[in-house]
Amino acid sequence: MKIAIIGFSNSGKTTIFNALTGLGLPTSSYPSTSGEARMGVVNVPDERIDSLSGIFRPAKTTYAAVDYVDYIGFTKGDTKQNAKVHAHIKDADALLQVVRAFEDPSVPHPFGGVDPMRDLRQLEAELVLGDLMLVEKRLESIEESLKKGRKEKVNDAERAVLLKCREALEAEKPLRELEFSPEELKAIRHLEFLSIKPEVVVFNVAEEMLKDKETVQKLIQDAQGLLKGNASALAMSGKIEMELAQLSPEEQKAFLADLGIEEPALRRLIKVSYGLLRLISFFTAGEDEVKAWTIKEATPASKAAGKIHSDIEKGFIRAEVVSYEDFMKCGGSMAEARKLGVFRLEGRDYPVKDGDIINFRFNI
Ligand SMILES: Nc1nc2c(ncn2[C@@H]2O[C@H](COP(=O)(O)OP(=O)(O)OP(=O)(O)O)[C@@H](O)[C@H]2O)c(=O)[nH]1
Ligand SMILES: [Mg+2]
Repeated sequence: MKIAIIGFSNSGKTTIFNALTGLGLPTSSYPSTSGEARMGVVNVPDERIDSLSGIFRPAKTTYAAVDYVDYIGFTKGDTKQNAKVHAHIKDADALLQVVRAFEDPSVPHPFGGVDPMRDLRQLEAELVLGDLMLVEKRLESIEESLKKGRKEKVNDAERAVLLKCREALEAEKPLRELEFSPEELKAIRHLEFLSIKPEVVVFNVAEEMLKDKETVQKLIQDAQGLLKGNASALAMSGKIEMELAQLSPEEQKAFLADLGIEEPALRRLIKVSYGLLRLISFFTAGEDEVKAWTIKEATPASKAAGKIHSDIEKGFIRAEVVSYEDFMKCGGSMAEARKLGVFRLEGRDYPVKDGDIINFRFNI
């Protein structure tokens, strides 16, 4: 799974990427206009994995992980440059939009002054415009085929969805606001639109502003009002989070207490963006490893087994399942869970649920 970080230049994309990944890419007050897209792996915090690890004391603990990608910014009105950005991030499963909300005279703003809601609207408009251009190009080529009488080259279902998309985009609506059937989604998947992707908006606020909870709350509410569909907004100070990410857990605690913050905003950001992907985790737990496995909701048990190894899927016999909650109610003891009968034997079609602890029985 992959999340692309987007935004205008100097909004703090690389700063937040560094905070997320613990990497140290250079940041600067000069806008980057070229270079490679950079990728980093981020573990998804999960208290359930922490507790299971505490119980099993495994040699290895593995959290669910998501790749984040950092690239150059969007440029207002520059469709050619923006198409280049689009090409680098189109295979992402979701977007993380960084919006500048910090004042700093030493960091130039591409539009002259700081105005977060204006920037958010503008960036949404750039996403919509990019997608509209793709739709139009595709429709043109379809019309061309029809004119030449090559009807066999035209997929009517695709054309119908494209017309639906065009209508929305022309009304300046991002595609994530529309409802699509699975068939419709399939017909347009190859175009890899950006405005259809789930999105989390992060206001990069100044350190001093974090204390002004009212202003921050207002900003988030305004953004939530603007964003429809699978999207969410929150605020953090990229600069602080980047500094925090470099400290030990003890130092982090002291630093946060100083600032009057309970939890690093980064943890929340990672959880919120994972939530947008509509994924769930099941767990395997033992002395060698406690591990979270990422699957789509309602994946059948045999397919979930295939995540671990194709042999387990092929030789699937049964899944021994206990929910995390039931397991903890049994004091975190497998023996107790078996005795109390909360351990279930499930067949290959059992839809796996978030938090299931599973032991697969298979034969090869
Ligand atoms: N004061 C302040 N400066 C920040 C903050 N976040 C980022 N900066 C500074 O803003 C400048 C740009 O930050 P980057 O993270 O490089 O921004 P970017 O969005 O990656 O920029 P481009 O890659 O050029 O599009 C750097 O000088 C950062 O140190 C912040 O929260 N407060
Ligand atoms: Mg950058």
